[in-house]
Amino acid sequence: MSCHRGALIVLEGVDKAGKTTQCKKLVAALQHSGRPAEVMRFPDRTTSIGLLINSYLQKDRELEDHAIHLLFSANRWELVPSMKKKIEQGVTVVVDRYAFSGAAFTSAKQGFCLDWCKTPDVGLPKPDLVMFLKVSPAEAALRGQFGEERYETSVFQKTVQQRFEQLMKDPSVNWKVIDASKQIQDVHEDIIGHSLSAITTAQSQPIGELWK
Ligand code: ADP
Ligand code: 2DT
Repeated sequence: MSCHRGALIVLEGVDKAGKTTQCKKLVAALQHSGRPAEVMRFPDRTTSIGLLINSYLQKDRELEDHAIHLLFSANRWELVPSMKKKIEQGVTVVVDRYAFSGAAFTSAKQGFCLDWCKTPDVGLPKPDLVMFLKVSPAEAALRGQFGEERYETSVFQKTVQQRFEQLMKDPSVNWKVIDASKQIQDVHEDIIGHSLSAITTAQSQPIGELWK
C-alpha cells in the first residue's frame, strides 16, 4: 500500500467534449507510469439508484425534476465510501462527470437556481483538480449526432454550458479549462500535465469537502 493518498481528478464538459475518451487515456497513462489509477463515472448506472436514473435518462420513466436531481446526488453519496477508500490507499480516482454536471444540468431547467442545485452535494469529497473540456457547439456537432437520451438537444446543452461557466467562477474549486477542440493526443498531453501536478500536491493534503 502506498503511504501517500491518491488524487481525485474530475473531467467535466458538455456532451461529446471528449470526457470518456480522455478519462480512459489518463488512467491508462497513469497506470503505465506506475501510478495506481482507476476510473469512475457518474451517473453510475449499475447500482439500484443508478438503474432508476438510467430509466429516466432513457425516457422509460418520468420523475419529478427535484426528485431526479436528488437521486443523481444520492448516486454520488452512495459511492463515497469506496471512492475514499481507493484514494486513501493511494489510488488516483479519475471521474467522468461529478457534482458540477449535477448542478449544471438541473439548473438549466426552468425554475431552478444554481445554489439550490449545489446543496445536496455540499461536503462530497472535493476534487483536487476539475478539468473542463471546452468545445464549441459547432465542434461538438462534428463529432456526431445527438443521441436519443434526455437532455441531448443543442438548445439544452447551450444552457448547460452557461451554467458550467457560472460554476467555474468559484475560486474554491481548482478549475482548469482545457481546449478540447484539439487533436485527441494534444488534449491528452494538456490533461496529463495538470494531473501530475495535482497528484503531487494532493499527496501532502487531506481530502477536502466540496462547496463547504
Ligand atoms: P463525451 O464523453 O464527452 O460525451 P466522448 O469521449 O464519448 O465524449 O467522445 C465523443 C465522440 O467524439 C467520440 O466519437 C470520440 O471518438 C470523438 N472525440 C473525442 N475527442 C475528440 C477530439 N479531440 N477530436 C475529435 N473527435 C474526438
Ligand atoms: P452520460 O452520458 O455522461 O452518462 O451522462 N447528469 C449527470 C445530470 O443531469 N446530473 C448529474 O448529476 C450527472 C452526473 C448529464 C448522462 C446524463 O446525465 C446528466 C448527461
